[in-house]
Amino acid sequence: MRIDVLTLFPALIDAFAETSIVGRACAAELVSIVPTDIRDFTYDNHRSVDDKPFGGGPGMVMSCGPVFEAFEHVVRQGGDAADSKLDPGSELIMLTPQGEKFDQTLAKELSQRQRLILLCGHYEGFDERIREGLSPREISIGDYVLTGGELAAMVLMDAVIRMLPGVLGNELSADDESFASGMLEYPQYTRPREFRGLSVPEVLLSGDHSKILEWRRAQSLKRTELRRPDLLNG
Ligand code: 4FD
Repeated sequence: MRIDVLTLFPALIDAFAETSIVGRACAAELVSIVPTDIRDFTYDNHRSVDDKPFGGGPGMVMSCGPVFEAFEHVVRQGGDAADSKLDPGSELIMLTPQGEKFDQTLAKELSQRQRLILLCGHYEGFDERIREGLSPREISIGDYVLTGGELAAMVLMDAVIRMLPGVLGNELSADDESFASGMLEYPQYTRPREFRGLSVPEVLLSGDHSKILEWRRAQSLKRTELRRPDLLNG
């Protein structure tokens, strides 16, 4: 999978792409993360990427020119059709608080794509003609506002990349966790058996695997009922 990130802060994306499990996935060429600096597509002395809103009001709006040009550049560079129409396996995604809510099901869906192009905004938002002209899918990672779309893009990438075949050591572990099963994860323990007077549930030390499975299912259910009853309606 190739993920292009159109951003004003490519260094943030580079650090993400080099670190931890995502870093290993990049090194193994299971995914390629390619940041593109939107500011490289400005032609004025100040390299402006934003301007005052028509009609007045507070804050600044991200301008069309640099965003369209950065998009057209990565489309050509990534081997999609030369007319800037994306191939069927490619998708342009804009991260905004107004988008469809991101969840595990959407992460799984996006992990099937050949290519994602993520557009990160700043300031008060985008000139509406970016939506009209580029028809991005608009995604939100949750109901809160960030200073920029980069953290949202990194959340999305992290959730997508860990679903790719070969990224997690154990091929089962990506699907075994919370949300994949529709329930929250059961409590986990590791050594030592006793820590400052706190012990590990006996059943986990018993070696009785069907009993352990049963205990974990019951714990998952109990925790889900208590903390996220909304997940059980369906
Ligand atoms: N909840 C999210 C995404 C981006 C963001 C921005 C319009 C603000 C939150 C376009 C307004 C981009 C989210 C940048 N904040 N801030 O996914």
